[in-house]
Amino acid sequence: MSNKKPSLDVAVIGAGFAGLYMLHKLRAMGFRTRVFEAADDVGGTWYWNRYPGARCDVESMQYSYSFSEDLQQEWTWTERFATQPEILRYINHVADRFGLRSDIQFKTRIDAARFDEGGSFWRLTTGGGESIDASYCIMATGCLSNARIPDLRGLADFRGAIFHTGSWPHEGVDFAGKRVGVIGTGSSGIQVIPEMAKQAKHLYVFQRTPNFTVPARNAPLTQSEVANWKGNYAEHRRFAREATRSGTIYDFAKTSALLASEEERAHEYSARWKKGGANFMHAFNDLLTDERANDTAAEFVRERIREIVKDPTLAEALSPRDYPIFTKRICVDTDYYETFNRPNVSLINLRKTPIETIVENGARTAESLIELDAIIFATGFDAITGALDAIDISGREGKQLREKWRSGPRSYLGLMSAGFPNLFTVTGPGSPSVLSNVIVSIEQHVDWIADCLEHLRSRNLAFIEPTVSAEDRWVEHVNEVANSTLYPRAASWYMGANIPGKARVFMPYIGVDKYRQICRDVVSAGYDGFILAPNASSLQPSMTNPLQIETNFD
Ligand code: N01
Repeated sequence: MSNKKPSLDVAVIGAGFAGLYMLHKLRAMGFRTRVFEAADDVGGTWYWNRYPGARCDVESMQYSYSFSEDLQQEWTWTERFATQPEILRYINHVADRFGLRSDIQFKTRIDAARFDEGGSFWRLTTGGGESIDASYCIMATGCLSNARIPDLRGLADFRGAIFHTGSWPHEGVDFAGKRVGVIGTGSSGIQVIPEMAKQAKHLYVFQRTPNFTVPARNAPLTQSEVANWKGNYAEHRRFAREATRSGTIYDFAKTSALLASEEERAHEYSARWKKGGANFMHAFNDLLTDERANDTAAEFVRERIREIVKDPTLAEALSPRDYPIFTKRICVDTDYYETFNRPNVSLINLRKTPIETIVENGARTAESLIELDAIIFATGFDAITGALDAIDISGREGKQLREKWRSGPRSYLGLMSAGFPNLFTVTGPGSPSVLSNVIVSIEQHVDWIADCLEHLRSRNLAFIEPTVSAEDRWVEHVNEVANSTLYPRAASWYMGANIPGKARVFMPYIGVDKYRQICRDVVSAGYDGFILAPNASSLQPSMTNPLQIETNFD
């Protein structure tokens, strides 16, 4: 075994919200840390998703870091739901304020990460062929960062312009006078479609599955709203972390939809619809667990669609009917359904008339040729595992992570995976990640990982890895929790269902409050379910923790 120390203590991959805070934290603790980022600047998802209409669907006063009181007091959000440019300005402000850029290597894509058992460190290889060695490797690669264009027949023949919402040109695009097709009606499609309808000569929306969306009712924030948040930030943040399942504060109902009368339900749904935002999904406490309760919310939204969209056939085509509302991420829009009343917007219902082929001047469906100058793919991401799978990660005995995860990701707490010592994932599969206010989840993971590295350092331990049995128990628990809800009923990206051939496994953990407690319990029980060792040779393939205390997840 080589005694040469790797050049870095910690290599962090990704300079989005997760990577930046990780760097800030570890550097302050004296770890030699460097961040590697494929883009030429910070921002992660907010760097890439620059399409017209891009906004966050979590309210801006909650979608921000809490780790610095000065930061949260000095930054002022201008709107209830921040635009992508404003969020990117915020991230840049954070990078500058904490002097982070000097430790970020931009334009550097990590292609491979191998655990070198002889030397017991991680060796990263960049797209440019550079090698970097680090004792610990932290994947801050994001859950929605691997944009995906479906393999449509004839796409290479198309002579017009092709875009993906998740990788939008920085210089912007002028669509005036153009015939534009948007494929996909998820959160990105629902945001870009109303904006594109204003710009394009004609907009064709290619819809495979209609989506539920609620109005944002976005507005400038008033001084008193901002003051209320800033004056009570500590309490608001505590409540979001410890008392909510989503890490976001909503007006959580405590009663069942089925115990309310029809009038009471209509009143509650209408009030929330008027107020706007994802608060709608918390109108009753059984909407995600009881199908009959769920149906009442779904029908309320379908009624609104019929009310807004003038053509009844079109309204029906836009009405989701084959999965429970909220089991795909609820969309939050500005004038989405209204957009279909415009004379320059046509809906192409792919369920009735699928695209047979793309041709050089458009898309040919079973019914007609639709001539297009541009196609915008709003077709989403290889979510949660895609960015990790894109890196050739191999752990002990050369075992590949993507092979291990072929039938679905296996991790302990969404933080580490057995066989991959000293490799952490921020908001990895099996953690609340995308089913939470992701910044709340990022901060918790970063703090947990930093505390763990300090624990190792202070005890002269260099290695940590979960046991296989702890991982098995966790994966089972994640599934049990999911199966007690309606979530697995939708063919969603939470289930990997949007990627042909991907295993259909529910990937995120439901419940921020409970999850945080479990993570604390694991630490209090002496890192229950992990092996901590002074050297790599003490990490044995199927070893279960001899001191297993078995943290109770239930
Ligand atoms: O992606 P999606 P997204 N032919 O996967 C369709 C976050 N986000 O980028 O449902 C035709 O949700 C697909 O149809 P179907 C947020 O977490 C947040 O919109 O598979 N259509 C679907 O309609 C969100 O959930 C914000 O039948 C095809 C669409 O493309 C996540 O990112 C904004 C197709 C993909 O929807 C992902 O959202 C934006 C094909 N071959 C994103 N393949 C905010 O904060 C796919 N589709 C507001």
